[in-house]
Amino acid sequence: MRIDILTLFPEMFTGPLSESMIKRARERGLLDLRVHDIRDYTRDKHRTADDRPFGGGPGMVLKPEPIFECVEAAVPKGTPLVYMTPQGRPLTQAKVAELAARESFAVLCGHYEGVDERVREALVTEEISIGDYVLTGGELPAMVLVDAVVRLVPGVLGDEESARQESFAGGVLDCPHYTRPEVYRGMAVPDVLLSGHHGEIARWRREQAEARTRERRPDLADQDLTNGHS
Ligand code: 4HQ
Repeated sequence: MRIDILTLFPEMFTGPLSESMIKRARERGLLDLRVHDIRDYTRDKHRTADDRPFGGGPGMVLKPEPIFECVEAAVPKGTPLVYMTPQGRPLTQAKVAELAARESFAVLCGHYEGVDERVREALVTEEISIGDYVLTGGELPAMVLVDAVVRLVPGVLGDEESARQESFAGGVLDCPHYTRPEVYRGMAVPDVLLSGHHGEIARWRREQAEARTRERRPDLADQDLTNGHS
């Protein structure tokens, strides 16, 4: 899978996407992640990437020219371009799975008040929000999106099964997990998990997951997104 990132802050991507699973996916050639500095596509001597909004008001707007030139020079023709914004459709695991099934896509990270509207009209194919809160830029949302997508690319997760069993895979929150020791500071692991009765363990986990979902996320519990499993 190829993912192109367009940003004014390329250094932000060196940390989180160069560790752990994403790092291994890149090393193994499962992920071709390319980060492009929008400022490299400016043409004036001050490398100006933003400007004041027409009509006045606070903040700055990303200029269209460097973004158009970056897309045209660095991203293969026809590649979908995702723009991260609180005005976008809320990100869901279904959308993550849809993106993971693609051969490639690009992500545009805005800053300040956002991008010139002509970029959205002419270049952006979908707008995605990672939640109803305001960040300083689209870089963290882009990293969240890439992380969620890449772990669904076949071969990236060590244990393919773990992805399927986790929270949201079936529209239900995850069950509690325990490891050794059996008792820690007086807190014991539930007996059923030590019983060796696989049927009872599976039932306990399902009940725990459903109870948690009802309690913490009644909105999810009412939806029932179960893809046939559970
Ligand atoms: N921003 N989900 C403002 C976000 C955001 C979000 C990105 C801040 C775009 C211009 N993006 N810039 N929430 O808060 O995606």
